[in-house]
Amino acid sequence: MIILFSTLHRGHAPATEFFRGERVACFETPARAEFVVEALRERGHEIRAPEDDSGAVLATVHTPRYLAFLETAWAQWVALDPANAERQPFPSVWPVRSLRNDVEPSNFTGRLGLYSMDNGSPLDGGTWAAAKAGADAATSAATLLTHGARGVFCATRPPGHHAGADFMGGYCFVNSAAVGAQALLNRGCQRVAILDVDYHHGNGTQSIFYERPDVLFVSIHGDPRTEYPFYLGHADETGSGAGHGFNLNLPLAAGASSDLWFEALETACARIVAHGADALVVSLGLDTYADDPISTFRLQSADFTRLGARLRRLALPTLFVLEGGYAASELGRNAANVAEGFEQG
Ligand code: OKP
Ligand code: ZN
Repeated sequence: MIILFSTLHRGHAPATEFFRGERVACFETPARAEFVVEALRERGHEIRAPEDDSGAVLATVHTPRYLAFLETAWAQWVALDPANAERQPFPSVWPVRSLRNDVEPSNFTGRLGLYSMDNGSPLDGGTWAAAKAGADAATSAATLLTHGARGVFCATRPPGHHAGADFMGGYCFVNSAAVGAQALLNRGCQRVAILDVDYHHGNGTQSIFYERPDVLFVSIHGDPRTEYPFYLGHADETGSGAGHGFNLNLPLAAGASSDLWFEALETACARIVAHGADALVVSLGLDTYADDPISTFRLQSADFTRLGARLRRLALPTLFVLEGGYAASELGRNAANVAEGFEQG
């Protein structure tokens, strides 16, 4: 399988995030992508740099004011105080119900809150370049798939599926899966399906396509009653307007077994077949792994091979985008198992 990888991800290396009220080392580290790309290289996959510029498609997935903020956020932060170069900005106020989001504050922290869903998405000097490279990879993958590739794997980070049209969240800044889906449509696909198998519901991706019938969003994830992102991902969210019926959430209780997970995968695959999709985007979170430090599902490494093989049977050009997965040293094996299952499946 062709693997798309950019070293620009290394510039996104924030040091800390908040966990139970304390600052802890970030779970979402540069080592994650390095483990994944090394394991894929060792198993004989071809590693390439993304070639396409995602700028045009990015501008249709995210809002202009959000992109403008994200591109310059770090420079704005450091302009406030040169010492900020060694500090991480965090939002502290958010425009929740009854507050306005139409007027952009000139205060930096005010704008950061406006464009964030949580305080769990730390910015760094290279965040924009890393996130943009992820979108470039997704766009390049769409090009390769519409030119005959069966599967392309974007070994990119930070992840993207929590990022909505105009906000960051959950370590995510640019929604690469959404960019990949839109790029596939722009290159001639009629109907695309996105299957999100990350442990956490892909609220950003769901919201971007919620009113559209051309992109089906299907997600298997920890029940938001107990799991992040808490405020989206319930089974009764089925799409709205023209998109009614084109959103399928399959929440599972925390601690769900592999058997239950693969049962949900069958439901997901049946819906994707019924959609008549001509291409598939997989938001490939590997945090369903039993030893993941922040998640509770029970998949074993062999289950990732089984996942890849099952997806191959859909017989669709398939764009894999790395999302979460925090058992860093085992991510390589689990990602490579998905790729191997897909190629041999
Ligand atoms: C991202 B992905 C915030 C820490 C909680 C939420 C988990 C984000 C998961 N204080 N972070 O879906 O794997
Ligand atoms: Zn996740």
